[in-house]
Amino acid sequence: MVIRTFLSNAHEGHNPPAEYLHGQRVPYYEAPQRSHEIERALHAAGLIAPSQAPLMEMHILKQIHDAGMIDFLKDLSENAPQVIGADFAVYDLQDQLTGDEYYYETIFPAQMLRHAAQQHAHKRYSFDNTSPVGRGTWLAALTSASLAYNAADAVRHGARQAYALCRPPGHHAGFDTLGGYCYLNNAAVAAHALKAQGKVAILDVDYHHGNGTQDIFWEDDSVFYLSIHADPAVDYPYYTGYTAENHASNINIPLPHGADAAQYRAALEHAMDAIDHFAPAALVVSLGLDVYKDDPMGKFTLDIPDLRQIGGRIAAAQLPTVYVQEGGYAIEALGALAVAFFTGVLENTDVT
Ligand code: SP5
Ligand code: ZN
Repeated sequence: MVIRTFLSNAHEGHNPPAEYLHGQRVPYYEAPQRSHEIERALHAAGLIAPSQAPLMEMHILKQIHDAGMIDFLKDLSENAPQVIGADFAVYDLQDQLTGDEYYYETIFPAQMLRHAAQQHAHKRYSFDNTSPVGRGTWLAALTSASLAYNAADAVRHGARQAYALCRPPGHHAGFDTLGGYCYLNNAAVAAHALKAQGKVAILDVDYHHGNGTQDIFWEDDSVFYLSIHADPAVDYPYYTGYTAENHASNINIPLPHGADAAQYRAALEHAMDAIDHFAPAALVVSLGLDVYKDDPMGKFTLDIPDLRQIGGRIAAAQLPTVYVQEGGYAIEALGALAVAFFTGVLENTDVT
């Protein structure tokens, strides 16, 4: 058995040089090699059946995200060389332009004065500075969302499951907010498409709380959001993901730093019970692989075989399921983690 996988290389055009982590300029963790590694490993393991995806229609995207945010992102991306060129001119640095710069949400006063319009818009729509915008960002983000849309479409038309190998990730992107390496909320796009089938559950197993997904479906009782993640009191995104936010169709299950496979399994069992009780027509899984013990972003202690068990437990629910790739930054282990996860999924997929 194989997993039907929607993928594209449009993400390669989105490759920011750096991020600013705890005061240090470091290489951008959310890099193209992440997708390459997952694809390579699934291929080598014989688990992948690749599918292409046409771009989704803008009017559908605008049912999930604020039209102003979408237009802002598209415009800034398409005009990135000019906008950034104007900034460089402020400092007489035009000769250093390569045409492949990224625009970061920033507090630099010169930019604020000279380009008040763009600066204001970026602040309006960004909740942190880790979602920089370059000339390839819009196509990469739209393609990523379209992979999720097409995977959901396959499931809507009877496929038991499908995997959208999304990059950039999406679960931190809210109705009108960018951040956390995310631009468009791919899982929300998939869930929205699946609503045609009935109620939908979204299970978010990324290490971080999916503040964006929670935001988008906050008042939508037909979409049940459940997330297992690092306690926001001590980890990103800090402002959301607490149990105090729980209500009938929203469940946060924060775990402490150092959480192990047994603690994770207990949390997952609780989540799967709640999903069972909700009785959705379909399931979306926000698949972060940053729960791994050596992930540079994460502080859980799960190992590669634990991912196989998690995949197996989720698939045992026997729901039509769309898997959407989110985080996971231990480049050298990402392939093995994805193979383990989908091995567990396929072991628990009824073929009858
Ligand atoms: C999709 C996704 O996984 N986004 C995660 C964004 C995390 N951004 C920065 C978090 C900073 C927390 N400190 C990490 C310590 C690394 N040594
Ligand atoms: Zn994450």
